[in-house]
Amino acid sequence: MLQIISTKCITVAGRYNLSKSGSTFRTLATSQMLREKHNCKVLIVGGGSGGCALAAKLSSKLGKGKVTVVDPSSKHYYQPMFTLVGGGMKDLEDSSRPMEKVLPSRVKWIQSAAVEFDPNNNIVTTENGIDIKYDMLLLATGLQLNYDKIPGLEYALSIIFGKVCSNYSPLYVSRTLEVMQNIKVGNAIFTFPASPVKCPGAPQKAVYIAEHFFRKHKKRQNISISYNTALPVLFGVKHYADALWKVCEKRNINVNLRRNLIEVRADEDIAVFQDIDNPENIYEEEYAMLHVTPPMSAPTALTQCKDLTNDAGFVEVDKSTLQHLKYKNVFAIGDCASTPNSKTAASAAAQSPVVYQNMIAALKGKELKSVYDGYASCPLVTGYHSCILAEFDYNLSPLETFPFAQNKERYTMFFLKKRLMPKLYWTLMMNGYWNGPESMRNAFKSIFKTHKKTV
Ligand code: FAD
Ligand code: UQ1
Repeated sequence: MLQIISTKCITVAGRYNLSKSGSTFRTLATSQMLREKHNCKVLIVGGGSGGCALAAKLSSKLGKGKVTVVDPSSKHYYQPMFTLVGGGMKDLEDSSRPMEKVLPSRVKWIQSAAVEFDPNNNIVTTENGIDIKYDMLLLATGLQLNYDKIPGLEYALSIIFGKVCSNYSPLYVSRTLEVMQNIKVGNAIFTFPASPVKCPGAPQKAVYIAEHFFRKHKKRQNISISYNTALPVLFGVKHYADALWKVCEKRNINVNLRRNLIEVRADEDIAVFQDIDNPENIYEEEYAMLHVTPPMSAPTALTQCKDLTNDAGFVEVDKSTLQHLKYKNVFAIGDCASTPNSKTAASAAAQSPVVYQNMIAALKGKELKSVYDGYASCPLVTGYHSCILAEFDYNLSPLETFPFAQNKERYTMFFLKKRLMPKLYWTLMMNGYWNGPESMRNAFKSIFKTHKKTV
């Protein structure tokens, strides 16, 4: 049985959690009197894609009771499925499993948020008042969704049968299908924010799926579609961007680069955009559907620890070894790391053997030998039967698995995304057995010696 730690501090802390920021509570909960102590060899903060994969690997090597995971969430979400949930291709319930079933029975789970980090004394303090002392720390907190950073957005998302939706949160993703069904005529507007995001392809996947949905339901001619991105490019890797521009042209999707959503006025159905290069240019657009990708950051508790994070708030690690630059007993995996890769579950999978091997080496006081090459993958779903599977590295060079050109829309890649990836994620990655597709890529390479032309 998985050991779940809860303490009397939960009640005490909960009772005094008076302010939204948690500051009143934190003062009380972290006072020495209320603190409970916990020791572990490895502490993992965050039980998402990266955290769970490493919990499985490390606990199987180190044995029962050596690894502790801190995460407040009772559910583990397979977030890549949200794109399909928004399009009505999967049910939201299929995207999550209870955290206690996903975490291995060999780990201790403290169901609480980490609120304070003290890397100089090797201590993390939780919201329910536990001081956790560790030998080795792995930060795997993912990203925080900052819907509140856009005035009017949270209100717009709270309106029942409203016109605003967002695939990024389990709270809002089911609205997307509803809004696509309800729209009859007008502008369908999609956004990409001025911040790093997880799965940078996901905001435009929502566009392609909606465009196909409108065609299927014979209302496409009444709806004008625009994709407004704060980025200067449609996609960061030219090999795939060229293909995606063609998709947009062919399907009459209007793309506005360097355009950032700054306000939503839901009572008037107006989305306000700013031209990032010419900030005096403000555009007020009326919408019949608005799909928003919110600004994101590392969680506030982490960004507040300046010793651990860089100026942008990400955990400052070496981009090859994933070891912290200052604290040699601290590592990071996944979206909260400062590494300049695309933030995807596929990246976390490829990072997982590197982090595992380097953490074990660090525990033994040995040299770190394992290196992450920046691998990221983004299955760019372009409709209800098609997908372009983008795979690339730190140099933004394609690093493709399959022996055919992947910069083309294919049903096989859609099948991989919809049917195979969820199974692979739950059965392999969550049990520490999926290290990304490198070995598959090498196997294909040796079978098809000359491999393939990628263009
Ligand atoms: P997460 O999986 O987000 O996990 C973070 C965990 O940390 C959470 O469980 C959270 O509760 C916990 N946490 C947060 N703060 C604290 C705290 N203070 N204390 C303790 N715990 C904390 N990736 C792909 O590879 N392919 C795709 O097709 C794809 N599509 C996507 C589509 C959408 C709509 C979204 C939202 C994401 C998509 N992704 C995709 C991205 C992928 O889901 C993330 O990159 C991946 O989950 C990152 O893993 P992580 O472990 O870093 O963070
Ligand atoms: C992948 O490894 C991964 O992580 C588990 C994903 O997230 C769900 C992906 O979407 C993809 C495409 C990969 C890469 C896997 C293969 C087989 C190319």
